[in-house]
Amino acid sequence: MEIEVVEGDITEQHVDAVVNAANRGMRGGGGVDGAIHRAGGPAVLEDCKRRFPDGLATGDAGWTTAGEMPARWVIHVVGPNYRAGERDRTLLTSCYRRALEVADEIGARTMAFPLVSAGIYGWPKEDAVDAALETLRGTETDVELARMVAFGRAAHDLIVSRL
Ligand code: AR6
Repeated sequence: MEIEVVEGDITEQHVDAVVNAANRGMRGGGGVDGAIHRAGGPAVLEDCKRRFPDGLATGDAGWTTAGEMPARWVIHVVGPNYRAGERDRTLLTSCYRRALEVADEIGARTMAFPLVSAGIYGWPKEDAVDAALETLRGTETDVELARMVAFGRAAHDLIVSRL
């Protein structure tokens, strides 16, 4: 699998699936979650309600339509909330592993990832990058491209420095 880093907005990526950093409720929120629901339109929330009536566990992943975004699917993951004391790193690596498993189930070959848990949930950014990269590299998958989408120059340079 190729891993590339771009600076930009994940909602604009022309890939099979974009990954969302959601929460357990699975009804939208702020950060990248808010951006994805805004860009995808109401179809994303409708699909969330239908597929995840009880939400999703921390560390797990599941897919919905991408609605009006260029991608075909959103693969939602629920990262651990470091700020609230969820600091088990395997919950964070699980998000990337489960996202790739869901991609394999639906046949997504190209994916775009945000830095799960590294925003509102407060996971230390360097470690969030390392957890992402080591899990993407260490997971057996049919996914051919994992694009890390950095929100801003600083995040871009940080990811590149840890590749
Ligand atoms: N494209 C790419 N990356 C983005 C974008 C974007 N449009 N917007 C933000 N980021 P966060 P979390 C980056 O806070 O920490 C929500 O309310 C951001 O700079 O979106 O997992 C959910 O509903 C950061 O590097 O997600 C949950 O309640 C990364 O995406 C909670 O926040 C993740 O930041 C999840 O918090």
